Amino acid sequence: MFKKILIANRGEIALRIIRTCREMGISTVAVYSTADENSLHVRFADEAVCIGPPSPKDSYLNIPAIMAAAEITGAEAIHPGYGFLSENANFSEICTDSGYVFIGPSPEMINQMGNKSRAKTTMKAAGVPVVPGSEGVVHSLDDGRAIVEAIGFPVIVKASAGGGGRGMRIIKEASEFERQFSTAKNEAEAAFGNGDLYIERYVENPRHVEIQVLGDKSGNVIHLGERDCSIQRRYQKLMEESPSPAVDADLRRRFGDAAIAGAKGIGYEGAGTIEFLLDSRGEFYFMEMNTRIQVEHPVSEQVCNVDIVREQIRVAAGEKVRETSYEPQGFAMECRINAEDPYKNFQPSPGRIESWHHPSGYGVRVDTHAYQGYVIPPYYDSMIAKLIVTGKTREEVLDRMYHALDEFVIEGVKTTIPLHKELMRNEQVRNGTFDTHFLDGYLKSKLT
Ligand code: MV4
Repeated sequence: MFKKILIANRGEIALRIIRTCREMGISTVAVYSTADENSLHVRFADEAVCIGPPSPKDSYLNIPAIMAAAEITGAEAIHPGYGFLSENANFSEICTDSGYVFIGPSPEMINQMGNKSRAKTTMKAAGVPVVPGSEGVVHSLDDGRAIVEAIGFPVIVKASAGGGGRGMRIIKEASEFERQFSTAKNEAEAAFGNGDLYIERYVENPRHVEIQVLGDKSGNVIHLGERDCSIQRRYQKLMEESPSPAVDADLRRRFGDAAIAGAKGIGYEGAGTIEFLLDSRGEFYFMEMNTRIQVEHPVSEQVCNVDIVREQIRVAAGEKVRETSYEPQGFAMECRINAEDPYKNFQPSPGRIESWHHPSGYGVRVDTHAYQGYVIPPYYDSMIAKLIVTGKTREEVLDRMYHALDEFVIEGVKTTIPLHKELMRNEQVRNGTFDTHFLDGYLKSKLT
């Protein structure tokens, strides 16, 4: 096992990784920007190295500075967390070529899944259901027209280099096709330097259901069930839960089989997430694969009783996944607490946390790097805490979450807590019948 791991990240995920390292007897190296001098990840790590000024490109994305930190501290492995360099093929390659174990995917895997059209073709070949559409990239307007004639409207045009909702266009009728396709191509070219597009039938009112997988170097893959992430705004998730209220045991088995077939098909190692669209008829389709630890991983940890970060470190060190099938034990939900004003279009609200009290008690977990007196820097993601609640039934979780949110005191900055409290009392949230459009509709209906 590794003796020392460098964590190339900040905030709650850096702390999350440090905690597991401690339990495993692994020493830790934090890296930080000058804006994060007082951040808890710096204080809780065994060593900390300043890697640059606040701007991410000069610090948390600064590969030479991070490699220098790894070298001077004698780290053996590098954990990238989520965001920043976690899905940067160049960083993965540099780490490996410099003799460090990268606790994340190979550059080939990142490239394979980062190209969304290629990822879809690969998953389809592995037997994973995909949305009917073009076979790979659509090279011309004429090819595109032929495809949409065959599959019928509405269709969705997606950028191969996009993902997470960037570079998409929904086209409702033939008369719009030419203009929308061309605009999408220009946008993709401008945003990603790659104008490749692919086309799919548009699935109306889907849920976002994703499967957590873990693979090892021997080709074993297990899954840790699903997470429902349908409650999101502009492709940013606000809350997630496991199990999904839309998934029964039979559908869970089919989801799991598909995810394992996909991950085995690509020889996936480490922790990954296969995202699916689930339509109103109960059919599901591959959407994207994320080759990193995700923000919402704790809900799977809570219902499967698995420390996913520990499993990442174990398999990166060459150990095997534990080949057991995990049945969800109870229910878990996560609310993302962001320093944003949910009543002012989610405007960021950085600054000093004047007072802070976070909830605790039976069934309550808080993953955070914030504390009373902490100054939230304006340069990074606005998420300041994740409140994760577990319970025997979904209703118990919703009630416990409401009370935990009520107990959460944050003064000095605006947060998403009041919106989460509303959602815990919302009828559609309570009966579990929401889809990916729910939150937009809910927020719109309040604007009067
Ligand atoms: C879709 C879709 C409907 N039909 N593809 C959005 C993010 C990106 N990962 C893919 N996305 C979608 N792809 C087809 N064929 C609807 C979405 C979508 C969505 C998906 C997941 C969560 C929230 C969403 C919000 C709007 C659209």
